[in-house]
Amino acid sequence: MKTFKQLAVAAALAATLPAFGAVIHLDFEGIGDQNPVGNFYNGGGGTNYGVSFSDATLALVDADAGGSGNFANEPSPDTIMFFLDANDAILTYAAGFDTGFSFWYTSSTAATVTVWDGLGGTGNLLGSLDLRAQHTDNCVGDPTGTFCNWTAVGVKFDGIAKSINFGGTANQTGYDNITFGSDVPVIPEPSTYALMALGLAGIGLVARRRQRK
Ligand SMILES: [Ca+2]
Ligand SMILES: [Ca+2]
Ligand SMILES: [Ca+2]
Repeated sequence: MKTFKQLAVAAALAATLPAFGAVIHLDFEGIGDQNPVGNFYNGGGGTNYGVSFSDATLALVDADAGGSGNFANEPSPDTIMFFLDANDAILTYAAGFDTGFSFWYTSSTAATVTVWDGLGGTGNLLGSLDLRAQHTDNCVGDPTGTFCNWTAVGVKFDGIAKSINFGGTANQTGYDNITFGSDVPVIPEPSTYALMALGLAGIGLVARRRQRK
């Protein structure tokens, strides 16, 4: 028999998990520079959406904000999501979502993002989005960062999706403002784009690699 405390905890957990069909938005703020996204949105510090990420998925803070990120004009300052190892970044949401999803990206390589009806990028393919190399197109400012151009993309699909494989290339493709349950991208507040010359000559998203133990 459940105690009142257990019932209260169960009720509180049920109340904090979003209802099916709810639109969920991830901006990666607060995770920290080159820290794993992991279970941040699964009871690990951020809003508990029941969303988890594969081990290779890291947060990255803009170097202009004290981190090691070589990017600018991100849609929600100052943190984005990317991956450094060869493995792709995979989002899993066991409760499932429908309708569509959207996100912003910057990339130096072409890539494909895929939506699946199984966990961890398995099962049937429900939808896909092709990304193009656009990271330096017509942009400067922030005040520094080579990956300075961001593009919003979205896709509708039929069925219930449980995972997204973000594809892309390690240290060459970054993501932010991921929304699922809707194919309409979240448009950021207009920001001040300081028109200064690019100060960094980095070739990857990480301006300074942290010494890994
Ligand atoms: Ca920057
Ligand atoms: Ca920035
Ligand atoms: Ca962000």
